[in-house]
Amino acid sequence: MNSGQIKDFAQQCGADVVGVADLERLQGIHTNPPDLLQGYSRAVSVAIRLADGVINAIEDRPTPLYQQHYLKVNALLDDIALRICQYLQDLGSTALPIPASQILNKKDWTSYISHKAVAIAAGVGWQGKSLLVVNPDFGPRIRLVTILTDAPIQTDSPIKNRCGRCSYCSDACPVGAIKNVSATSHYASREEALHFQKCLERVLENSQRDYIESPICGVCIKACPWGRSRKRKNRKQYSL
Ligand code: B12
Ligand code: SF4
Ligand code: SF4
Repeated sequence: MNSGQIKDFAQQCGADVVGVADLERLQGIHTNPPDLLQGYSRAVSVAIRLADGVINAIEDRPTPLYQQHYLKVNALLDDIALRICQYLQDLGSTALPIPASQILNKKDWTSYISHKAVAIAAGVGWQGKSLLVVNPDFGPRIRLVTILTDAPIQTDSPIKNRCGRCSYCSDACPVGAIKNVSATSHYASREEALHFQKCLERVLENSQRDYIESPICGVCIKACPWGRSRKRKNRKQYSL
């Protein structure tokens, strides 16, 4: 199946970036339940771009405005994922929308599947030193969602890591959590790139602040030069 059709539909629903991953690329990835991917061969990765005005206002901690934006973008992503699922089902395929931001395990801080791993496999972006997915047009100023399907959609390829010698996110992190280690494709574990506990403690501390309530931060999102206002192509983007 040509991917243009599904990408056009996702775009009409409000997606800013869409890529399709071959699940063969994600063998060995952590999922909950362990057989989550059984019966599926593709994952559609959808990204929505965050509002620059919201991200630019962040200094060393999340703002109440970012908290509301986070909730709204998650809801929109879940809505788009559901609509893509229905679209694929109408074509006779099976599809499963994975929630944008549901934490399933608060001991090891994991979910059903990593949207970042899917997005990297689908060419939506590379994994930056911050561990975030960095898109060439919007930097890490995107949030992600995944739709698993058995529809034999044409797949995209991962893109090259372009962090180079940059250390902006590492310099900006208020708790020094980003180790400034390079990766060619993706990090083998969170600890390879991050002092994970430091980051976790910071976002949990943030969630106790007035009008925040979620484990969010936003500082490494703001710091990345790939997300800063450059002249962007004035049109919706596909991953390729
Ligand atoms: C739990 C969670 C957290 C936890 C743990 C974070 C973490 N790094 O795992 C806490 C609360 C600390 C957190 C913090 C943040 N989060 Co958070 N979080 C999640 C959530 C719900 C699950 C993540 C998860 O399961 N992690 C498990 C680990 C194992 O997976 P991973 O780090 O995602 O990926 C690893 C492997 O998959 C591997 N990998 C990549 N490709 C491949 C391929 C193969 C074959 C294999 C084997 C492995 C592999 O690379 C990664 C490093 O080890 C996701 C939503 C989702 N379902 O993905 C959002 C998500 C990752 N969070 C997000 C964001 C933005 C943040 C924050 C910036 C907070 C904020 N919103 O302001 C910080 C960033 C922290 C950081 N620098 O990583 C976004 C990232 C968007 C982006 N552009 O990348 C996500 C995707 C939510 C979304 N819907 O967009 N988060
Ligand atoms: S989310 Fe905040 S604490 Fe965690 S790595 Fe990014 S800047 Fe540092
Ligand atoms: S700030 Fe620099 S090092 Fe960090 S993710 Fe962006 S490009 Fe990579």
